[in-house]
Amino acid sequence: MTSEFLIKDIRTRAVLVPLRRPVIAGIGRFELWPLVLVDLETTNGIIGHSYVAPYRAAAVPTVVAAIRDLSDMLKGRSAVPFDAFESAAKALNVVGSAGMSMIATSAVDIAIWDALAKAANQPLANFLGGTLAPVRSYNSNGLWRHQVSTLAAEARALQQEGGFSVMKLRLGNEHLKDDVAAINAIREGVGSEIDLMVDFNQALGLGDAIRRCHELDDAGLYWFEEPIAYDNTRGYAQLAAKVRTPLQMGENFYGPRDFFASLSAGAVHYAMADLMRIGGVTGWLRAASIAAATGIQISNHLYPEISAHLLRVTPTAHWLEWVDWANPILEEPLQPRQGYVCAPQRPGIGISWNEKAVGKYAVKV
Ligand code: SMN
Ligand code: MG
Repeated sequence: MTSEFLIKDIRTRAVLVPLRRPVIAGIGRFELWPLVLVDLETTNGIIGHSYVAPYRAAAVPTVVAAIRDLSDMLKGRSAVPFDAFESAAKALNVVGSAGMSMIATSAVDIAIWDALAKAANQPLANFLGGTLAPVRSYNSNGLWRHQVSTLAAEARALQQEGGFSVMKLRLGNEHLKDDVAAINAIREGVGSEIDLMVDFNQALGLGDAIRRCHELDDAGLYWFEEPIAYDNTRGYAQLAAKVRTPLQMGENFYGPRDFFASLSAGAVHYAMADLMRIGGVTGWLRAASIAAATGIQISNHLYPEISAHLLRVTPTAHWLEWVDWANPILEEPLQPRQGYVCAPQRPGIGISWNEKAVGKYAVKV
């Protein structure tokens, strides 16, 4: 059986948008944020949208080329995400199934799901069998690894930008005292009733991570995110057995099988998945089942517009990471309220491009 409609065309373009607060973390410093936009047209006239953000502006042409390769392959086929996912996996494993291959697969997958939900005239969460109830959220729009003197005021601003009582601080300074000073600055700014996650962005070696996590174990932090290299599963399992503050990671997993390997190795207490790397909506649904089977709570990494739908069909849904980085090119961006984010009552994901802004920030690809 085939779906009622086919993929007619997959168009892609890119923008480089300014960040209100530059991203400064163990993995780099970013003033501008690249977004690769996908418009997938079906033979019944529907346009499915998606975007992926590959961090590095210089990576944009490669991502675009990978999506165009998939587009050539999928044009004329049924708009069936599971089939497209398997076809992409089979065709692209010859050049490596993680990295660019999975990024391109995810971008196309999300656009197909958007088109299907639009064809059914339902918001994505409803289409997948869930509701559009608000999702609890933390503000991840700041608290980067910059000067400690700016952190208290920034934490207050983050609290007010949507009534947030939970936020995330980036740590992994060379010296413990600088990590402690950053935590204290936040507490001074917004008090201790704010829940604070901390993210080391893989800055530490295993031994240093054991030491640092022990030193911070009594600081009342909500989670320790990515203290060590993301692919050191054995190291994470050792760390997870030693710390009292829950260990969080997963944003760098490519595909549900990476996710399964980590959770089944006892390497995390909390997990997260990034839609660009986990395999789009299809990959998320599989990761969500793995998380549910192990009882591990799962949060999204970036992509709040799509994640607000998916967390509503995720049995062990935990936190939505709120970032507004795609807002400059979106019509009707999400509006967090009292620390909650609610996906819109519009067909599909509910995103559309502000074409004027897309023109303004466009980069040639
Ligand atoms: C992060 C996200 C995007 C860029 C740099 C760092 C971070 C997070 O790891 O979890 O938000
Ligand atoms: Mg992180």
